[in-house]
Amino acid sequence: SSSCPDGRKRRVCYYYDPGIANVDYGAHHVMVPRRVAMTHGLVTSYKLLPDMELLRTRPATEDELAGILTDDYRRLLRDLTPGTYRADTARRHHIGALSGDKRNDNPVIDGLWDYCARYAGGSLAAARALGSGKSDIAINWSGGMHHACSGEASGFCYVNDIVLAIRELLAAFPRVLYVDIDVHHGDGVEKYFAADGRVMTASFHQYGRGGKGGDTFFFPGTGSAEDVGEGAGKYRTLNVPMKAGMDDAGYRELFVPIMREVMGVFRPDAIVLQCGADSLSGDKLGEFNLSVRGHAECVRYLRSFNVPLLLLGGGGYTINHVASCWCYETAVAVGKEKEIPDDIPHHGYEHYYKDQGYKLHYGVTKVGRNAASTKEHMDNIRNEALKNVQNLHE
Ligand code: V1P
Ligand code: CA
Ligand code: ZN
Repeated sequence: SSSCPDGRKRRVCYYYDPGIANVDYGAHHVMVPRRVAMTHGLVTSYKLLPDMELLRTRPATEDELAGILTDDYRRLLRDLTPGTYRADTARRHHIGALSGDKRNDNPVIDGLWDYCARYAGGSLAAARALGSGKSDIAINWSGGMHHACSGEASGFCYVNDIVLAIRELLAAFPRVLYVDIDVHHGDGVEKYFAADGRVMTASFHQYGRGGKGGDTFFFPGTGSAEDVGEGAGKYRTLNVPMKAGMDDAGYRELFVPIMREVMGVFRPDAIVLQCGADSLSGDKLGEFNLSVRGHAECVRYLRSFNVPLLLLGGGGYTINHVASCWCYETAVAVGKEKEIPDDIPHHGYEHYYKDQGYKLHYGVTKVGRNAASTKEHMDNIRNEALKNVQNLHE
């Protein structure tokens, strides 16, 4: 049974497309789609599938994707292969040369269009399951590509499945809240709905680098607290910029009071939560210090409001940590996080978890936040965010 601490069972739909596991960004790239297959391996071996409806998805159609892409960019994505690549056209849409190039964010992937159609198809189907009232929580770990814009790729994201899903949700729900706990700013989603009063976006992210590079650029460089939206969407864009080193306690001190206020003031009819796992401790790109439980606390907290909830993936570059996290969050969705044992069951991918002692919960090594996150600094970020939300009352 999937009884829950708050006494209500949730109908959970889980979307998984095995066609994504073999997508290859190139040998030097940090984005590894196999992490979704690893997550699925854990979810299966922990026996969480019987508590959900497992749904295979169909790829999004060209017509469906046309709603969020410019004609130029859609044709490029559809027709682009390593063989047809032309530098002038591709670069206009921020797609770099071939996947072998080092540090090329958006390479020409083999089967690029099919990959985009599949991860977007999952998010679209998940949104439809919520919109029709068929499920309370819908999950697509291969989605969450928050940087993509209508005319160009950005930060490993080619099409914005989140925008597609939110547009679908708006057909069924008057107000949709988007929350982004990826370590990077959710710029693509924010930009798309900046002037739309029906959608509120809230991103928690690292702003500036840690260590000696405190004032230097951390991708994508946007998302300051002053960035609040415009027109009908004014104060419906919320940004919570944090310093490197943020830990569980500090994150919760910001996330809980800020989201409590957002829920009370905006009163969403549906929530989309982008669960980028690069905010975990030990990530290859992010410099936060969250444990799997600390990350999942965000899922647990938003789930407790009993509003239709869409859970999406996103970033996450230490792939064993990512799979642990998304498996644990799947358990949170079905209300079984207290029941799953820490020892990882045999399932064929267990060799990936050697460094974490074959345990689901790995040790967070650094304790305590970066010295820069003083109490005063934390109070400032929280108060600035709360002030922005309270402007919605007026
Ligand atoms: O910083 C950049 C480039 C430098 N240009 C001016 C932009 N790119 C970052 C992109 C990070 C994307 C994160 C995506 C997500 O939010 C959602 C899926 O997680 C970047 C970095 C970095 N350290 O910030 N790209 C790479 N590292 C990279 C590393 C190896 C191979 C290819 C790219
Ligand atoms: Ca974020
Ligand atoms: Zn990220």
